[in-house]
Amino acid sequence: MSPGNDRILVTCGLPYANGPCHLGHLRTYVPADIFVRGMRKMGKDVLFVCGTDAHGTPIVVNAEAQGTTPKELVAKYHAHFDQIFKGMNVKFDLFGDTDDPESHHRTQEIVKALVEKGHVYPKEIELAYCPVCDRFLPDRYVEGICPYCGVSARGDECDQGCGRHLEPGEIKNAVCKVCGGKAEYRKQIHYFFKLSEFKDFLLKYLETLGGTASARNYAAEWVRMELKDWCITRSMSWGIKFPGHDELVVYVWVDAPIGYVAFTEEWCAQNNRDWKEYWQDGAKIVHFIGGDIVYHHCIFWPAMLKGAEYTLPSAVVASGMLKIDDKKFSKSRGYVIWVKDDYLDRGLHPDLLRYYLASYTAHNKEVNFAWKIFGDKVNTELAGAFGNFLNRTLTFTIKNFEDMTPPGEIDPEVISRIEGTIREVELGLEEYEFKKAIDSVMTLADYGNSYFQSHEPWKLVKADKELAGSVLRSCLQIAKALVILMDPVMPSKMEDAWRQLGLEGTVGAQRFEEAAVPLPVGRKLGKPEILFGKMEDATIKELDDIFKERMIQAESKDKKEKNKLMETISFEQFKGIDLRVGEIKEAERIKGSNKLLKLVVDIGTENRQVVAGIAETYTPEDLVGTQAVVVANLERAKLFGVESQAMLLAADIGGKALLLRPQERVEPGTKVR
Ligand code: B3M
Ligand code: ZN
Repeated sequence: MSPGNDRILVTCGLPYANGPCHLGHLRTYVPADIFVRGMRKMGKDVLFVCGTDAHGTPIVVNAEAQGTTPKELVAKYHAHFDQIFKGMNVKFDLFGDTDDPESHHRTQEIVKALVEKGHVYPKEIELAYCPVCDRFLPDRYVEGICPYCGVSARGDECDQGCGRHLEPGEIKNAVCKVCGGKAEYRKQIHYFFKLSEFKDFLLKYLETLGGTASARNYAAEWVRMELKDWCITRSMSWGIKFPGHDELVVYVWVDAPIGYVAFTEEWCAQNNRDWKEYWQDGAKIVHFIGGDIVYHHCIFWPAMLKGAEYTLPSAVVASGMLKIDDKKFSKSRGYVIWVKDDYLDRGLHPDLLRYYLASYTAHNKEVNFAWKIFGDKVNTELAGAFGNFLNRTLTFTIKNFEDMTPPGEIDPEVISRIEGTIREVELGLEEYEFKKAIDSVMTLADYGNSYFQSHEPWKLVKADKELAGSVLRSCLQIAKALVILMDPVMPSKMEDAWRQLGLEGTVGAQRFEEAAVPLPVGRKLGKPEILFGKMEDATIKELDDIFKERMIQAESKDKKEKNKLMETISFEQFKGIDLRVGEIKEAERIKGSNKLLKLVVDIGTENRQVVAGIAETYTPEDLVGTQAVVVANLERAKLFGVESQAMLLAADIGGKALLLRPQERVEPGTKVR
């Protein structure tokens, strides 16, 4: 085996085995698969592994909600993703699961190594605990308010606000996700990874990390800002046991990336290879991930690998997000396209979608998906330019040269154009610029079309048959090059095209350099068929209608849920709320938040500091001297690091807030009933 840089391990972020595959997933997997196929065409020894992410609280919560076990839920979605990836021509050498025995074993080995080398310590912390469900509430078992930006957040992530990772115990106003009850805080011992000690290492490492620049730069920025030690255990039973503590499992973000190592081991065991070639011997490791998990891959993961003395990743390639009809992807709002139901099961060809996703824009930018654009791309780029060139070249040759590659010189300009395109494609792939690579292939297709057009073979064939033969052989050479160069993007369509060209073997087995190797003369051509059929307007409309309908339904469901009345409470309970008229004495913005204002409110007996999410409706000047209804006996909370000692009542008008005020000025502190 060739050592060093020729050996590449490519991985993709592991999909949670928690729900079906949607278009957003493919934004990472398709380009990764294109990269792998391309590298192989450049003679590299590439191993491509992935698997499902089996652990973490969302899976336990969902299994409970669906009346099944985490194990069954994981098995179901593991099979689903496996099937979808095959259907989309995303071909992993191994598609594992983080609940595989290899993954349990490798995780424990790595955690033990971290403990032995002194990178882990125990600490008592206060954790959200649900007295009703009688359990600790890790991560997504709990919801509340982000202590940094004041927006509602999940236990381990401020998903709707500032995007920060939240450590256990950090979330404010915690409620239990299962029963909706208010959580208490209880003390418990957990284990922490000394991430803070890796600051200098990470800053240096990130400077040399390959992949997309945005991933590297974001990560370096976060490392410079602050690096807190990282709590790596959770009290639950589903997961991988923390060595020596049967009541704890490791946090899902510990075992998930270790899956990359475990899957390598699984493949190596089946193929008589040594996994250490990849993880302890300086192979090139390339991680393809979604742009939202850069923190985990560029900070947690390399620090863990460094601490346990494993090979560090060479590149982290982060894809931009996917939008649908220019709107942010959202399952609950219906902005989603399911790969199985909406695409594959409707008989649409996987390669068309692969082409769309990889050619739409640069890999680190946002891709917008719309059925209308999909139709246009298929019709003009694939059917119109690429397919048309192949078809006219083949049909014309077959008609005029007895089904065979005609004799005649291949135009040297054609060969040099092809050589130039090979270089551009290789460079594009090496730089994770998939659009650039595809654009150069399409430029070659355009060149082919104008070459055919300007040489007028339909005239030449009567006037100078030999010259006509040379033009056609040159065109067939371009066709061969196009098919080889586009193979990583549209592998099954290109096999069809390869057969039509009557070439030997499979296009999958060809190296890029073969594109410039002259076609044999007198070889029998295959049967020309339309490679890319045109998408009819009616079909596009049908697909778009399905999506629009889903959006409308999601919207009305959302409205209904929001308008649902809460459960009845007793008069006693209501009487327990101390409502007063307060007078706003001072008001100022809170730095770094565009929602929050800091107020001083006179409630009669005293002045209270109140943090209120009303900055989108009022300026501080609007407020001073006005009155509003105050909940005076609400527990204190810290928002954005500022203490709030009461709450103002307001009408919620689509995210904005309109304060409730007495109709006339009254004495501050007046009771409201
Ligand atoms: N399972 C999915 C995500 O957050 C998560 C990836 C793990 S990669 C090691 O996108
Ligand atoms: Zn936040």
